[in-house]
Amino acid sequence: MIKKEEGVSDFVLLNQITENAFIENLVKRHKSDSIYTYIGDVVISSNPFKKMNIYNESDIKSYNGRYKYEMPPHIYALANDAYRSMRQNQEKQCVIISGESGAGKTEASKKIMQFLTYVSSKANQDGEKISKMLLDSNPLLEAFGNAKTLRNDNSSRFGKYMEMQFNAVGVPIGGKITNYLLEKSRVVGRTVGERSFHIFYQLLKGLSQGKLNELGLNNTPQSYEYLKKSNAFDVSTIDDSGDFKAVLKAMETLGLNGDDQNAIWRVLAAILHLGNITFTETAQQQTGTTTVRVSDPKPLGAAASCLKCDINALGMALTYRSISTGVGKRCSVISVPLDVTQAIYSRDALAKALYERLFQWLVSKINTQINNPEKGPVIGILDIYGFEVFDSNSFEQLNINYCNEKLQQLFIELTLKSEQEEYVREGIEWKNIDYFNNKPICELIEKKPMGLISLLDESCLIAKSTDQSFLDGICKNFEKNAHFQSYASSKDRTIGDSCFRLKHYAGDVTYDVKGFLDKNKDTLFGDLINCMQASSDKLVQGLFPPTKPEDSKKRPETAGSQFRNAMNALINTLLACSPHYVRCIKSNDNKQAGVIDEDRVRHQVRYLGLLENVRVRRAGFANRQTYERFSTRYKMLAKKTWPSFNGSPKAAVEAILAEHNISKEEYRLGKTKIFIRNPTTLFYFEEKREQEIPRIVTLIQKHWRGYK
Ligand code: AOV
Ligand code: MG
Repeated sequence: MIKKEEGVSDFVLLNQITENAFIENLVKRHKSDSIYTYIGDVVISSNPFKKMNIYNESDIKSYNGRYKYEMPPHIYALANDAYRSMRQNQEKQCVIISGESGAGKTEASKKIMQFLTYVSSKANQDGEKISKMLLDSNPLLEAFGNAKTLRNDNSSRFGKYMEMQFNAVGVPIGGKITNYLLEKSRVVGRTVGERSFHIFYQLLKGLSQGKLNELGLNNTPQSYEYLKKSNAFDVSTIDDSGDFKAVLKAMETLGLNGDDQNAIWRVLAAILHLGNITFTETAQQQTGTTTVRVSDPKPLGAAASCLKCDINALGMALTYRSISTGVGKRCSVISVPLDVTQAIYSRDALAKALYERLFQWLVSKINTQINNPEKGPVIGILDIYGFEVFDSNSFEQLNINYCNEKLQQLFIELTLKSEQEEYVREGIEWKNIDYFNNKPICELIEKKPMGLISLLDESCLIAKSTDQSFLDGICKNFEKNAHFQSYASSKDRTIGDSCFRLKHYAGDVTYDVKGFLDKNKDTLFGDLINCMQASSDKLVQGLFPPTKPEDSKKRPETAGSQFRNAMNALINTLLACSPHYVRCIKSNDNKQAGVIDEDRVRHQVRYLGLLENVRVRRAGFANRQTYERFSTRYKMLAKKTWPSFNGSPKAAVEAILAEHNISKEEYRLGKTKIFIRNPTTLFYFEEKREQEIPRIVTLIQKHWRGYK
């Protein structure tokens, strides 16, 4: 149900472009339940933290096929535009959803998918089948990839780019999911008050007693160290058993049958059992050394049974490490005992590797079901983890925040920088508008060879390096960088000895380097890999494929480098599409309905560069097209250009504009393109064209009949 709106529906229409006027409009609209507002083509969405009655079938129908200006702002209008552009121009589209943690990105991405699948697949059985699979991938991946954090009860702990593929008439024929760095450290620990991935709690609540017994589990999460640690179990906004049912249904839709499901539960159960394994150190009197053994064989046995591997082999792999000595024929392998810290490290590394690989396997399984080799236009939807700041921030937050920096940079490049550059290039009169450019901070993190990620990689190569020596190195290297601070460089007492601070576009974040080297190296000892490869379980075996001979000598890519490369590949993918933006705003930090915290909103409006966006938009032009494209599309609307015209495309455009008395204020003519100030002018031509087409079709038909 769409109701009357408060405030202006596009910030460009504000009387005054000031921060206060912007906030006032946003607050007014939020309070009256108008959660969407435009800045031109960009959708600004403020999180209502309550169920809204605006996503019904009837709402989808009323936005389907309509122009933006005909209806109140809505995420459906953006989805409709993406779909229309894709069909009209047969061009790739992408929807880039950004905003901080808990701002509403994942919800927005689901609404867009809901709209697209509805309008594209009705009355087409194959289309409906694919749509169902695309939609069902959401509850499945959310169960395995989302978790309750202090910021969001359903926080995405992985990044996702979902491409929906269509045929030439706009029916869905397939899709592809690309996932980015899962925060796997969550499996073994997290801040108090947060949870591990939803699926663990769902499994314990949702599986039958008989199945739990088979897996050696009971239904209390408190029994498992990996879950118990953070002391958060039931969440009022989450229905674990209901969600588990949705997961089972989704698995069926996506071709994960009973055997697959059982294999998945075994891996999850094994992880919980691994977490309960503890180690005891014993002194060896004869040698004067100490060795470590598994304290209690019960959880070890349960883990080995779920992983279908030998209990002794698993016990050995967790407490010893094989090291090769010598070369060639003299090469021999010796077993070196681990100490308790190392044993705990290897146990946790195995649990994390199992989970991460299981997640990747799930994504691949879904992709096998939905992939279609046929070429066709796509609409990609990007839903990543939002910018986040906690009391303690680690390697994961650095990656997440770096990813957000990259997307902000892309937004700036495409909407502010290149827009202004294009005006200059085309010779359009233009007064430059300043904006905050976050390129320096992106470079600080990713530049080769002296950016943060490269320096971390370098530290990982040097045997003697520690987290602290890495910190000393970066403090020295970035001493003069305005975006970097450490206690040493600024004598700021709020920065601890093991920390550095980055001045991100969205705020300052202090990172603690403890664990950075280990997380970046991401080592899993060979003994554990061998043990998993020897499993008689097909899934477990498949999660640890044998190393290809050509890769055996290569140094594995670090987690940081992998992520940097994935981010750059993502940016290139997005650059190849026509972009649509959703900028999500978190209305308050307490997840409260009907509350909008002005200070928090002001902060977001500032760092998202929304006011600059309005200024560029208002002073600028809503649409630009090459003369060829415009004249080809609208030539039938002017007597001078229809049915034929001998002049240049630019002259044709001028003739069309003149015949329709378009005011000079409404457009500018550049070197190669026409720039149109208001979307309504373009809509005017589109409508005229739609009215004209049937007449022309009739004329052509008559013409052909005349030949018969
Ligand atoms: P996020 O994706 O941006 O955070 P979500 O999309 O998960 O944020 O939204 C957080 C919560 O806000 C949801 O679970 C809903 O309760 C509520 N919410 C968001 N959008 C709407 C909406 N349109 N209508 C009603 N409630 C909404 V993160 O994944 O943490 O960055 O990493
Ligand atoms: Mg999310």
